[in-house]
Amino acid sequence: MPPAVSTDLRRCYREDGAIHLSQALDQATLAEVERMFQWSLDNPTPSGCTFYDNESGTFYQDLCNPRAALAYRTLLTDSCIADRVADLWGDEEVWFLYEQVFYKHGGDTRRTPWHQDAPYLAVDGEHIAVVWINLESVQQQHALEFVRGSHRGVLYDGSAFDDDDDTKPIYGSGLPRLPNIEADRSQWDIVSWAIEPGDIVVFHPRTLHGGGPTTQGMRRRTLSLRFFGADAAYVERPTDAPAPLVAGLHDSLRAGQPFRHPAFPQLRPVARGFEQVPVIDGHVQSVRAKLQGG
Ligand SMILES: O=C(O)CCC(=O)C(=O)O
Repeated sequence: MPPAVSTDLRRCYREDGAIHLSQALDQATLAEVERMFQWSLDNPTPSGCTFYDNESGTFYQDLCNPRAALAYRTLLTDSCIADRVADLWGDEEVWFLYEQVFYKHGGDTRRTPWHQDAPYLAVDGEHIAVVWINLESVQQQHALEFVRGSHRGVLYDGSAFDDDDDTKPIYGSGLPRLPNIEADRSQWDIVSWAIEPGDIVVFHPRTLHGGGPTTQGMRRRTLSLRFFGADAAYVERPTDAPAPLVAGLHDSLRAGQPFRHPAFPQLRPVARGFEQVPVIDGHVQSVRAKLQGG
Protein backbone atom coordinates (compact mmCIF):
# COMPACT_ATOMS: atom_id res chain seq x y z
CA MET A 1 0.00 0.00 0.00
CA PRO A 2 1.50 3.44 -0.88
CA PRO A 3 2.25 5.64 2.12
CA ALA A 4 -0.47 8.18 2.88
CA VAL A 5 2.08 10.97 3.29
CA SER A 6 4.17 12.13 0.35
CA THR A 7 7.94 11.94 0.12
CA ASP A 8 7.94 15.73 0.40
CA LEU A 9 6.06 15.66 3.70
CA ARG A 10 8.36 12.96 4.98
CA ARG A 11 11.38 15.10 4.13
CA CYS A 12 9.71 18.12 5.70
CA TYR A 13 9.11 16.20 8.92
CA ARG A 14 12.70 14.98 8.96
CA GLU A 15 14.15 18.45 8.37
CA ASP A 16 11.71 20.66 10.31
CA GLY A 17 10.93 18.32 13.20
CA ALA A 18 7.21 19.21 13.08
CA ILE A 19 4.48 18.83 10.51
CA HIS A 20 0.77 19.52 10.14
CA LEU A 21 -1.42 16.87 8.49
CA SER A 22 -4.78 18.31 7.54
CA GLN A 23 -7.85 16.09 8.07
CA ALA A 24 -5.82 12.99 8.87
CA LEU A 25 -8.49 11.60 11.22
CA ASP A 26 -12.05 10.62 10.33
CA GLN A 27 -15.13 11.18 12.50
CA ALA A 28 -15.00 7.71 14.06
CA THR A 29 -11.40 8.24 15.15
CA LEU A 30 -12.22 11.66 16.55
CA ALA A 31 -15.07 10.14 18.56
CA GLU A 32 -12.60 7.62 19.98
CA VAL A 33 -10.10 10.41 20.76
CA GLU A 34 -12.86 12.22 22.65
CA ARG A 35 -13.77 9.04 24.57
CA MET A 36 -10.11 8.52 25.53
CA PHE A 37 -9.59 12.16 26.50
CA GLN A 38 -12.57 11.83 28.84
CA TRP A 39 -11.23 8.50 30.14
CA SER A 40 -8.01 10.26 31.11
CA LEU A 41 -9.94 13.01 32.91
CA ASP A 42 -12.04 10.39 34.70
CA ASN A 43 -9.00 8.31 35.66
CA PRO A 44 -6.48 10.83 36.97
CA THR A 45 -3.04 9.74 38.11
CA PRO A 46 -0.99 11.39 40.87
CA SER A 47 0.64 13.41 38.04
CA GLY A 48 -2.68 15.05 37.09
CA CYS A 49 -2.46 18.72 38.03
CA THR A 50 -3.20 22.27 37.03
CA PHE A 51 0.09 23.95 36.20
CA TYR A 52 -0.70 27.50 37.25
CA ASP A 53 -3.02 28.54 40.05
CA ASN A 54 -2.85 32.29 39.61
CA GLU A 55 -4.87 32.56 36.39
CA SER A 56 -8.59 32.82 35.74
CA GLY A 57 -8.67 29.77 33.46
CA THR A 58 -7.64 26.19 34.14
CA PHE A 59 -4.63 24.54 32.51
CA TYR A 60 -4.79 20.88 33.47
CA GLN A 61 -2.56 18.06 32.35
CA ASP A 62 -2.04 14.40 33.13
CA LEU A 63 0.15 11.69 31.61
CA CYS A 64 1.50 8.15 31.72
CA ASN A 65 -1.48 6.40 33.22
CA PRO A 66 -0.23 2.81 33.66
CA ARG A 67 -3.65 1.57 32.47
CA ALA A 68 -3.74 3.78 29.36
CA ALA A 69 -2.21 1.30 26.91
CA LEU A 70 -5.08 -1.09 27.63
CA ALA A 71 -7.79 1.58 27.80
CA TYR A 72 -6.57 3.25 24.59
CA ARG A 73 -6.06 -0.04 22.73
CA THR A 74 -8.79 0.47 20.10
CA LEU A 75 -7.60 3.97 19.25
CA LEU A 76 -3.98 2.85 19.10
CA THR A 77 -4.46 -0.27 17.03
CA ASP A 78 -7.54 0.38 14.86
CA SER A 79 -7.05 4.03 13.85
CA CYS A 80 -4.65 5.32 11.21
CA ILE A 81 -2.56 7.29 13.76
CA ALA A 82 0.23 4.72 14.04
CA ASP A 83 0.18 4.33 10.22
CA ARG A 84 0.77 8.06 9.72
CA VAL A 85 3.68 7.91 12.16
CA ALA A 86 5.14 4.91 10.31
CA ASP A 87 4.68 6.77 6.98
CA LEU A 88 6.56 9.80 8.28
CA TRP A 89 9.41 7.67 9.56
CA GLY A 90 9.45 5.55 6.41
CA ASP A 91 9.57 2.52 8.69
CA GLU A 92 7.16 -0.25 9.56
CA GLU A 93 7.66 -0.65 13.28
CA VAL A 94 5.80 1.49 15.79
CA TRP A 95 5.43 1.08 19.55
CA PHE A 96 3.20 3.05 21.93
CA LEU A 97 5.09 5.10 24.52
CA TYR A 98 2.46 7.02 26.52
CA GLU A 99 -0.41 9.49 26.42
CA GLN A 100 -0.73 13.01 27.79
CA VAL A 101 -3.79 15.25 28.04
CA PHE A 102 -3.77 19.03 28.11
CA TYR A 103 -7.01 20.80 28.97
CA LYS A 104 -7.19 24.60 28.81
CA HIS A 105 -10.59 26.06 29.62
CA GLY A 106 -12.61 28.58 31.61
CA GLY A 107 -10.95 31.99 31.76
CA ASP A 108 -7.58 33.02 30.40
CA THR A 109 -4.70 30.55 30.52
CA ARG A 110 -1.08 31.45 29.96
CA ARG A 111 1.27 30.07 27.31
CA THR A 112 2.64 26.58 27.66
CA PRO A 113 6.33 27.37 28.23
CA TRP A 114 8.79 26.69 25.42
CA HIS A 115 10.46 23.34 26.00
CA GLN A 116 11.58 20.12 24.38
CA ASP A 117 10.04 16.85 25.51
CA ALA A 118 13.26 14.87 25.07
CA PRO A 119 15.02 15.94 28.30
CA TYR A 120 12.08 14.58 30.29
CA LEU A 121 12.33 11.24 28.47
CA ALA A 122 14.48 8.19 29.12
CA VAL A 123 14.38 7.41 25.40
CA ASP A 124 15.94 8.94 22.31
CA GLY A 125 16.30 8.14 18.62
CA GLU A 126 15.29 9.37 15.16
CA HIS A 127 12.05 7.46 15.28
CA ILE A 128 10.22 8.99 18.18
CA ALA A 129 7.12 11.08 17.58
CA VAL A 130 4.51 13.08 19.40
CA VAL A 131 1.08 13.29 17.76
CA TRP A 132 -0.82 16.38 18.96
CA ILE A 133 -4.59 16.05 18.46
CA ASN A 134 -7.25 18.63 19.27
CA LEU A 135 -10.96 18.16 19.71
CA GLU A 136 -11.74 21.83 19.04
CA SER A 137 -10.76 24.23 16.27
CA VAL A 138 -7.72 26.15 17.45
CA GLN A 139 -6.78 29.49 15.89
CA GLN A 140 -3.12 29.90 15.10
CA GLN A 141 -2.45 32.31 17.97
CA HIS A 142 -3.68 29.67 20.45
CA ALA A 143 -2.02 26.65 18.84
CA LEU A 144 1.26 24.87 19.50
CA GLU A 145 4.34 26.59 18.04
CA PHE A 146 7.66 25.06 17.03
CA VAL A 147 11.16 26.25 16.33
CA ARG A 148 11.76 24.75 12.92
CA GLY A 149 14.71 22.34 12.78
CA SER A 150 15.48 22.66 16.51
CA HIS A 151 15.34 18.86 16.94
CA ARG A 152 18.74 18.84 15.23
CA GLY A 153 20.23 21.45 17.56
CA VAL A 154 21.02 21.75 21.24
CA LEU A 155 19.26 19.54 23.77
CA TYR A 156 18.34 21.88 26.63
CA ASP A 157 17.37 21.21 30.21
CA GLY A 158 13.60 20.82 30.67
CA SER A 159 11.33 23.63 31.83
CA ALA A 160 10.03 23.21 35.37
CA PHE A 161 6.83 25.00 34.27
CA ASP A 162 7.52 27.52 37.01
CA ASP A 163 5.04 30.39 37.50
CA ASP A 164 7.67 33.11 37.31
CA ASP A 165 10.35 31.70 35.04
CA ASP A 166 9.63 29.55 31.98
CA THR A 167 13.31 28.62 31.66
CA LYS A 168 13.72 27.38 35.25
CA PRO A 169 15.43 24.01 34.72
CA ILE A 170 14.30 20.62 35.97
CA TYR A 171 17.81 19.19 36.46
CA GLY A 172 19.96 22.26 36.94
CA SER A 173 23.13 20.60 35.66
CA GLY A 174 24.26 18.44 32.76
CA LEU A 175 22.17 20.26 30.13
CA PRO A 176 22.17 23.96 29.18
CA ARG A 177 19.33 26.13 30.40
CA LEU A 178 16.51 26.84 27.95
CA PRO A 179 16.80 30.12 26.04
CA ASN A 180 14.14 32.76 26.66
CA ILE A 181 12.46 32.48 23.26
CA GLU A 182 9.55 34.79 24.11
CA ALA A 183 12.01 37.57 24.95
CA ASP A 184 13.00 37.84 21.27
CA ARG A 185 10.86 35.72 19.02
CA SER A 186 12.34 37.30 15.88
CA GLN A 187 15.58 35.38 16.52
CA TRP A 188 13.82 32.05 16.09
CA ASP A 189 12.27 30.38 13.06
CA ILE A 190 8.83 29.81 14.60
CA VAL A 191 6.13 27.86 12.79
CA SER A 192 2.55 26.97 13.77
CA TRP A 193 -0.77 26.07 12.18
CA ALA A 194 -4.44 26.78 12.77
CA ILE A 195 -6.11 23.49 13.63
CA GLU A 196 -9.45 21.96 12.73
CA PRO A 197 -10.78 18.80 14.37
CA GLY A 198 -9.36 15.91 12.33
CA ASP A 199 -5.99 17.62 11.80
CA ILE A 200 -2.92 16.29 13.55
CA VAL A 201 0.46 17.83 14.26
CA VAL A 202 3.37 15.41 14.49
CA PHE A 203 6.69 16.46 16.00
CA HIS A 204 9.96 15.03 17.21
CA PRO A 205 10.33 15.32 21.01
CA ARG A 206 13.62 17.21 20.59
CA THR A 207 11.82 20.01 18.72
CA LEU A 208 11.42 23.19 20.79
CA HIS A 209 7.73 23.89 21.20
CA GLY A 210 5.39 26.03 23.26
CA GLY A 211 1.64 26.48 23.34
CA GLY A 212 -0.29 29.67 22.71
CA PRO A 213 -2.43 31.06 25.55
CA THR A 214 -6.19 30.61 25.57
CA THR A 215 -8.77 33.26 26.40
CA GLN A 216 -12.04 33.54 28.30
CA GLY A 217 -14.71 31.24 26.92
CA MET A 218 -12.33 29.03 24.94
CA ARG A 219 -11.92 25.34 25.48
CA ARG A 220 -8.89 23.44 24.17
CA ARG A 221 -8.95 19.67 24.71
CA THR A 222 -5.68 18.20 23.50
CA LEU A 223 -4.56 14.59 23.42
CA SER A 224 -0.85 14.10 22.87
CA LEU A 225 0.17 10.54 21.96
CA ARG A 226 3.79 9.45 21.94
CA PHE A 227 5.34 6.66 19.87
CA PHE A 228 8.77 5.16 19.27
CA GLY A 229 10.31 3.07 16.53
CA ALA A 230 12.98 0.43 16.03
CA ASP A 231 15.98 2.73 16.61
CA ALA A 232 14.79 4.07 19.96
CA ALA A 233 17.31 3.51 22.74
CA TYR A 234 17.29 4.01 26.50
CA VAL A 235 19.19 7.17 27.48
CA GLU A 236 20.37 8.51 30.78
CA ARG A 237 19.53 12.09 31.71
CA PRO A 238 21.32 14.06 34.45
CA THR A 239 19.11 12.18 36.94
CA ASP A 240 16.50 9.49 36.23
CA ALA A 241 14.22 10.96 33.56
CA PRO A 242 10.68 11.44 34.87
CA ALA A 243 8.95 9.97 31.80
CA PRO A 244 7.69 7.59 30.81
CA LEU A 245 6.75 6.85 34.38
CA VAL A 246 6.94 3.07 34.53
CA ALA A 247 7.80 1.20 37.71
CA GLY A 248 11.25 -0.41 37.44
CA LEU A 249 12.08 1.06 34.01
CA HIS A 250 15.41 2.57 35.01
CA ASP A 251 16.54 -0.65 36.67
CA SER A 252 15.72 -2.80 33.66
CA LEU A 253 17.59 -0.87 30.93
CA ARG A 254 21.11 0.47 30.40
CA ALA A 255 22.19 3.47 28.29
CA GLY A 256 22.18 2.59 24.59
CA GLN A 257 20.07 -0.53 24.91
CA PRO A 258 17.05 -0.85 22.59
CA PHE A 259 14.10 0.75 24.31
CA ARG A 260 11.81 -2.22 24.91
CA HIS A 261 9.68 -2.99 27.96
CA PRO A 262 6.39 -4.83 28.48
CA ALA A 263 4.71 -1.51 29.35
CA PHE A 264 5.00 -0.47 25.69
CA PRO A 265 2.97 -2.65 23.29
CA GLN A 266 3.87 -2.79 19.62
CA LEU A 267 1.29 -1.31 17.22
CA ARG A 268 2.77 -1.90 13.76
CA PRO A 269 3.30 -3.87 11.58
CA VAL A 270 1.05 -5.93 13.86
CA ALA A 271 -0.38 -5.15 17.26
CA ARG A 272 1.19 -7.33 19.93
CA GLY A 273 2.22 -7.32 23.55
CA PHE A 274 -1.01 -5.90 25.00
CA GLU A 275 -1.45 -9.06 27.08
CA GLN A 276 1.96 -8.45 28.68
CA VAL A 277 1.33 -4.83 29.66
CA PRO A 278 1.68 -4.82 33.45
CA VAL A 279 -1.68 -4.06 35.04
CA ILE A 280 -0.95 -1.77 37.91
CA ASP A 281 -3.70 -1.08 40.36
CA GLY A 282 -3.20 2.43 41.53
CA HIS A 283 -0.43 4.64 40.27
CA VAL A 284 3.24 4.50 40.89
CA GLN A 285 4.19 8.09 41.53
CA SER A 286 3.66 11.62 40.35
CA VAL A 287 5.83 12.91 37.50
CA ARG A 288 5.63 16.31 39.16
CA ALA A 289 6.91 14.95 42.47
CA LYS A 290 9.73 13.31 40.54
CA LEU A 291 10.62 16.62 38.89
CA GLN A 292 10.76 18.15 42.32
CA GLY A 293 13.14 15.48 43.54
CA GLY A 294 10.54 13.12 45.04
O1 LIG B 1 -0.82 21.61 24.19
C1 LIG B 1 0.04 22.26 24.77
O2 LIG B 1 -0.13 23.43 25.11
C2 LIG B 1 1.36 21.62 25.10
C3 LIG B 1 1.62 20.39 24.32
C4 LIG B 1 2.96 19.80 24.58
O3 LIG B 1 3.84 20.41 25.13
C5 LIG B 1 3.22 18.42 24.13
O4 LIG B 1 2.31 17.78 23.57
O5 LIG B 1 4.35 17.96 24.36
